[in-house]
Amino acid sequence: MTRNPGAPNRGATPDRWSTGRPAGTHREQAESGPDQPAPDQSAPNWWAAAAGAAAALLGTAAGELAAAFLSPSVSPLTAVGSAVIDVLPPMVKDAAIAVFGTADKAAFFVAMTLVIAALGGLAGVLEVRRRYAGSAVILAFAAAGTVAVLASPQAEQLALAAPVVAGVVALAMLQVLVRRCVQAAAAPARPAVPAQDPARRTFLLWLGGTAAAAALTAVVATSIRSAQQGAARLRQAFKLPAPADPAEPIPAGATLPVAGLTPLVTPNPDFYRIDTALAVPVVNVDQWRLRVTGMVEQEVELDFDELAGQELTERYITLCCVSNPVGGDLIGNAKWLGWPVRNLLARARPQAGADMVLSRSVDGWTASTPLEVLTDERDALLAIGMNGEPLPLEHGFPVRLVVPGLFGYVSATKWVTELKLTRFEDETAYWTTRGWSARGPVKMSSRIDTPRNGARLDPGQVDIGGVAWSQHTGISAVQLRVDDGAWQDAELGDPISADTWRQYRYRWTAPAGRHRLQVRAIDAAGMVQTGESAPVVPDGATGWHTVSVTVA
Ligand SMILES: Nc1nc2c(c(=O)[nH]1)N[C@H]1C(S)=C(S)[C@@H](COP(=O)(O)O)O[C@H]1N2
Ligand SMILES: [Mo]
Repeated sequence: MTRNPGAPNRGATPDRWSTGRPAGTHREQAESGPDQPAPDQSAPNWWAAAAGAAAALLGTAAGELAAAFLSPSVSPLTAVGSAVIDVLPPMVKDAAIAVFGTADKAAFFVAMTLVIAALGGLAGVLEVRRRYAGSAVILAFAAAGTVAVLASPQAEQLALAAPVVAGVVALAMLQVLVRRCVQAAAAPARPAVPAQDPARRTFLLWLGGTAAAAALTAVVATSIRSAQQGAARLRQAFKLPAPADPAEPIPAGATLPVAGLTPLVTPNPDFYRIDTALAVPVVNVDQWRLRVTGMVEQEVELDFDELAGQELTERYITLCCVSNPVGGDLIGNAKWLGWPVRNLLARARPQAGADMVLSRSVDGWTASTPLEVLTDERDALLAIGMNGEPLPLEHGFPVRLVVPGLFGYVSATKWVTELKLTRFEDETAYWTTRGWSARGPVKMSSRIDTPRNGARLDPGQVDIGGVAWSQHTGISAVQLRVDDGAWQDAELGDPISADTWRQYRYRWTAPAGRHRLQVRAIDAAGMVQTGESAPVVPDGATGWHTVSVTVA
């Protein structure tokens, strides 16, 4: 065993770590052999273990807190917990349930906390003896957490940040605490009053501070997460009603067999998420109300049962973010189930002069939607279902708006609680006061999904594939060109509807060399997608998606 490089050898003895126990206790704890240099034994194992445990617990708590903000459906602890439960033999599971009864979940978390503290303790002891040996234990545990999160069916990309936060915090604290621990151990002669030894006092302060921070973080994370889990349970208990007006089945020819092409329907965990909410708002379905206010003849208030009890419409609708750059992936296509907004507005009877619906979410965020878009023939929905499930918490549970043909920031209010009839000249929405346009119709666009930019390809036949969209107008053609050559028509997948994106494929015989591929769409009204580049601010990017490849 090598010496910790951070440990100054100042002839410390284990004795000065005396905690009032017989000196023999310490000798038993010192596992290094008698031939080891003194500093290895100088930081008694109990203190090193306490340091490691505190670091691991603070890391775990920080990971849970990060998850509470970033990924309410999956946290590192719950992911590891479910992974462990999955591999437990049923007998053990049954036994645990029999022993702990309904408290089995709480008991399981207590057990996990103890295991983490023990592993952290081990890491602390190892780290004192050999720098980075303990870090390796923490790293392995963080890696296991990451794998568990990845394996969890509900994990979105953001969920991966939580185990990373946990690992980084635990590693950093381990380094800090172990260094103080070793310094405390290596300080010279014992002062008359041990607590006045500055190095020792510093270590104890850091240790206590870390433990307190861990406890505080755990309390905050647990309270946020338990609220989220309460909402998650209500969500799970809710059975989506059958649609009165179901979506047409997707035509078989809508999906093109091209490797690397975006799926036609985006699975919920892969659906992009954009909102200003730091922590995903938690809405109690039982208390949820939607109020229609402002310039109406009749204010209307609706609860969730009433909404879910309406004749519901089911539609595929492609939702796109105004911040989606050309070629970007802030766009997704889902099957939404909801009540057409126009039916609710008809009950409220908007007054003459109203031209905007300011929708507001439970966290105060607002969107300004032109009234005529919510009352015309299109299927603007108060959605409660997404791809056959209740809305995921991060996508607006229990109710959100989805409006074909408009960017999300002017239409797709999640956790919606109010629709206020008003006028564009009287009120502004959240993003309008921050430099974005008050109106945001989607702009026709198209994207090359495969090959990827920078790809190296074999000469010969290459399938170029991607998606094109012009919601509520529809796509009539997609064209490709290579190296500024002539535009060539691509083969189109059958449309689901004018409100969804459409896949395309272009079979390219690739000659050797470096090539630039470009795509453009033509909508059902005959308009050709502009090649003029515009930034996303103030009302959405334009330009042709361009991909460079090397054929060799
Ligand atoms: N409450 C609330 N709803 C919101 C937002 C928000 O910040 N808060 N962002 C909007 C924006 S900008 C977009 S693009 C869509 C994204 O919806 P998604 O996260 O379900 O993909 O939600 C919209 N609804
Ligand atoms: Mo957006």
